Amino acid sequence: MKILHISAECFPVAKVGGLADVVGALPKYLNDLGEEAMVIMPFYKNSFIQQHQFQVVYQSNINIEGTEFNFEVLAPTSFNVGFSIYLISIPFLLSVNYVYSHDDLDRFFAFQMSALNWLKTWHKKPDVIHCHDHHAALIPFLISQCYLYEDLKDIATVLTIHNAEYQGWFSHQRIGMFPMFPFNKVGLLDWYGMINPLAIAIKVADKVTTVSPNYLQELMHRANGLEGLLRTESYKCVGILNGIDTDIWNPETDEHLIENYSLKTVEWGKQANKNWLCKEYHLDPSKPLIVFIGRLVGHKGADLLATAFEWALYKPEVSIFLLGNGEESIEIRQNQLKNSYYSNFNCYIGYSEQLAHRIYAAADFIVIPSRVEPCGLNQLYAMRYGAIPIVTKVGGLKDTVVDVLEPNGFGICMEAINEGTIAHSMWRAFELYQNKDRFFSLRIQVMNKNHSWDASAKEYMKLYRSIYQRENELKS
Ligand code: NHF
Repeated sequence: MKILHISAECFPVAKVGGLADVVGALPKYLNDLGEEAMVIMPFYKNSFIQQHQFQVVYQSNINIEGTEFNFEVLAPTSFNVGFSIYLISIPFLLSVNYVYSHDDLDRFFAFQMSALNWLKTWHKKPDVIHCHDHHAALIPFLISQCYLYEDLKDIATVLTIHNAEYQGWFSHQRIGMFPMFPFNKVGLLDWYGMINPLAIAIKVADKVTTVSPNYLQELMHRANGLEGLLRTESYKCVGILNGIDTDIWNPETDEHLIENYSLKTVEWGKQANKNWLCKEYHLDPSKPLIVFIGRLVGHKGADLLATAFEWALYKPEVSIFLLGNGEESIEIRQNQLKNSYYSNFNCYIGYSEQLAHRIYAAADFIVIPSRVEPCGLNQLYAMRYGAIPIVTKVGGLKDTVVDVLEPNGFGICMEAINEGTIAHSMWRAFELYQNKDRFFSLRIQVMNKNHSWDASAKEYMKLYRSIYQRENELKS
């Protein structure tokens, strides 16, 4: 079966968040199952792309609201991600040094149309197009309704919602962007008076997935305006838990680490990585190290962290390290904290993939106080590297972490989301750390968990097959 993923991000080519990790891993695991999975993404002007070579495989143009845009499709010649990947270059729109900005509508509309124009010329079309988030969510409508893409209308489509907060809506004044379609289908575009790409794909795609089962349940009640629609379309919605790429996220072979380690050498290996981090950021390596890695935004609960850290540091027996960037006010507070708690707290405001790997390897605990967490990959990376997760019970965090007080529990779960609960959980972490035998056995327990993509890739295959077979039955 041929499965084509369309996404704004794909690791390692362009990464803003977890979407890139998913699109950079799932196709590889689908290929391992004997399928043919590939990716189409934009050709940005970022440092990864500028450091690599590509060859042009197709050139053409698209017309949007009377304006012609030339585009090129490029394939890499200097790197291999384990599956076929094609990048669409559109001067001024996509060939810029950012992934998301204020002009995303024009940029990603042109991206989707270019991808489909190229697809029309393919001799053997994909069996399934898998669209990720709202940047690719107009494709199910374009191919099923627009005359221009009549040749593609038999291809089955899947939408994966990585984050329902972002829906890509825009005004009906821009309806002229769409190629011609039967006017009685205009209702498919509308959701609460706006053209809403995520809502359109929920209505039109053959299947809709969310990145964890619990997130799907949550969305039925709270989905930034889409809850009613999701309930209506629930018959075609499935929650499939994300996995992680265990080739990249492997403490035994990870090239970013100061020292590699296995289950057998974990105590020594983690201490070596912790010593490095603590020396670099003047923290005490004999204290338990609690880390936060992520975007400094409200959805991630990052606005609560400064106060929670201050409260946790009333007992200065812990070291805390934060990596991330985002809202300016949160960044400022973290920097202030660094000055006030010089020997217990430090942060790196920004993002570094290498530093992230080293932090997972050094950490004893990771705190994830998200208000919304569709799946969350950080707790999975942390566990693979032997760090105990401290999480709120939302989205995929609830699906993947069980509190130590429950049978077979291994993490710390927060029932409420506020500064006090976070600080209290950090004290719980400190107490756990004091009981060396218990802490060591928990570390081994979390490292033994298997969150590789193997199982979830099989679930996606089952889903693709169900719609592919149905399309074929309808055709015959
Ligand atoms: O894991 C990849 C990621 C999720 O919870 C994460 C999020 C965005 O918020 O599916 O997408």
